[in-house]
Amino acid sequence: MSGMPLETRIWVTFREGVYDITDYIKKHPGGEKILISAIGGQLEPLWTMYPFHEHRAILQTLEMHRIGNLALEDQIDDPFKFFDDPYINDPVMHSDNHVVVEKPYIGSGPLSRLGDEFYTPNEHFYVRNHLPVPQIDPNTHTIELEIEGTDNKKCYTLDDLKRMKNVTVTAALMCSGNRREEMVKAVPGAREMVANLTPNFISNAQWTGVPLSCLLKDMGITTDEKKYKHVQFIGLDKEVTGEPYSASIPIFKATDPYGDVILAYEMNGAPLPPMHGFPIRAFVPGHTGARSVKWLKKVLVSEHEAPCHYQQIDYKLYGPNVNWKNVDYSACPALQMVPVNSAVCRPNNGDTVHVEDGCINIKGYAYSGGGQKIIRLDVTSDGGETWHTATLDHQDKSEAPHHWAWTLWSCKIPVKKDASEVDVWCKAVDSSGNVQPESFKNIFSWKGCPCNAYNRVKVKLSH
Ligand SMILES: Nc1nc2c(c(=O)[nH]1)N[C@H]1C(S)=C(S)[C@@H](COP(=O)(O)O)O[C@H]1N2
Ligand SMILES: [Mo]
Repeated sequence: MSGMPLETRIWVTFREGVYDITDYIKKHPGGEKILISAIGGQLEPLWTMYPFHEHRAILQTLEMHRIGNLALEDQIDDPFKFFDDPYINDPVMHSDNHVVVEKPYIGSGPLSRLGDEFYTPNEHFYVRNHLPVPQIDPNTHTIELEIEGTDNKKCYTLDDLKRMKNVTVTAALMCSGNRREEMVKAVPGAREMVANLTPNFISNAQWTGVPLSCLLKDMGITTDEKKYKHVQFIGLDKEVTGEPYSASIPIFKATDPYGDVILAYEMNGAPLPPMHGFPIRAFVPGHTGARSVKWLKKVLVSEHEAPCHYQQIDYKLYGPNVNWKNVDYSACPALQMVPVNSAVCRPNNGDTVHVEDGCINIKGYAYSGGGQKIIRLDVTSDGGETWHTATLDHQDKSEAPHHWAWTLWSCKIPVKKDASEVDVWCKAVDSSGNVQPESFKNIFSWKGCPCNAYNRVKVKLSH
C-alpha cells in the first residue's frame, strides 16, 4: 500500500507456533539477546541456553503474541533434540539443596540448616549462576589487569597470584534477589519472576586471595584516582551472544585497602569449588552478590560501568512506580552495597513447634552491607505490640564499617497459652542505625531487589 511506512516485523517459532515478537522486544527482561538467534528462526536454541523460559508465566506471555502455526509438514516432534545441552558439564550439587532453577543452577542448602553454622560448608553455600559453568584449566589460566585505553596491562598466572601476600576475609555473600519470593507474594498483582528466591540465598565463608588494592597500586591506581571511576570484572561464562558475564564496582571500593576486595582462590580453606568460580573469582564484601564475578578472566579499570545486562538493567534500584513501560534504565543506579536484612531460619513457615514454659525458640541470620555490623535483632510474636531482643550468638569481631560477615541470632519468645499458631516477625538494626522496613508494599521493585522488609513466619504450636 503506497504511503504506509515499511516496517520489519520479527517472527519466531516455538514448537508448532509462530509468534510476532516485534512489540515485545523492548519489554524483554533479557534485553535484545532475544534477537540473536530468534530473527525469523526458532526460539529453541535460545531456550536451550536459557531453559527457565519454559515457565508458565513466560509461556503465557509468548501465547499473547501467537499469530499462527507452522504448516503440518514443517512441524517437528521435538525441536529441542537438535541442540546440545550447554549445561551438560555443570557440577552436580548436594542432593539436600533446595533448587529454585536447574539450568542455570540456582540453589542453596536448606534454610534451617544454613542458620546452624557460622561458616556455611562449601557444599551448602548458595549458588546463583546465569550461564553454563565454564571449564578452566588452572595450569594455563591467566588473569589480565588492564587500564582501559592504555598500554598499562599486566598478566598473572594463578601461581603468580598465589606467591603474593594473601589475606583471608570473613564475609557473607548475598544474592540481590534473596527473599524475592516474599516480595512477590506480599504485593498483589506483582509480576511473577523467574527466580523467586527463598531466604536462603545468603551464606557466609572465609575467602582467601590477593588484595585487589595491591594489584591496582602496582599499576599506579590508588585511592587518589580521579580519572577512572569503575573497576570491571569480566568472567569466562558467556551468553549466546558471546558476551561474558561481567560486573563493576566503584573505584573507591576497589582501591581502598580496608575495602577488602580480593581476587579469591580459596573458600573456607579449600580451593574455590567449580560452582563458586574455580579457579579464581572477584570477591567484593559488603556489596550485592552479583558484583563478585566468578571464573574471573579480566580486571578492567575504566571510566564506565560494566556493559553487562546485570549491571545495566537487572540488579538496579528502582522505585515502586517504575515498570517496564516507563523505565529509564540509565536514571536508576546499580545496586552495590546492600541494606540491612534478616530472616528466621528455624522454625520454617508452616512448621509445628513445641511450646516449653510458655515459650518457643527462634533462630536466624542478620546481615547488613557496606561493612555495617548488626547491633540488634528484634523479634515479635504479637504483631509488634511487644518486641524481644535476640541474643547475637555468632558474630565476627571486626568493627564497622569493615564488618562483612553475617550474624547468627536466637531468641526465646513467649506465646499465648491457648494459641494454636503464631506469626513471628524479625527485624535487624545495623551500626548506622538503619532498620528493615515493615512491609514489602512500599519498597516493591519490579526487578525484585533488594528485598529486606520484616521477615514473617507463621508456625503451628503444640502444647
Ligand atoms: N561469572 C559469573 N559471576 C557471577 C555470577 C554469574 O552468573 N557468572 N552470578 C553472580 C550472582 S548474581 C551472585 S548472587 C553470586 C553468587 O555466587 P555463588 O554462586 O558463589 O554463591 O555470583 C555472582 N557472580
Ligand atoms: Mo545474585
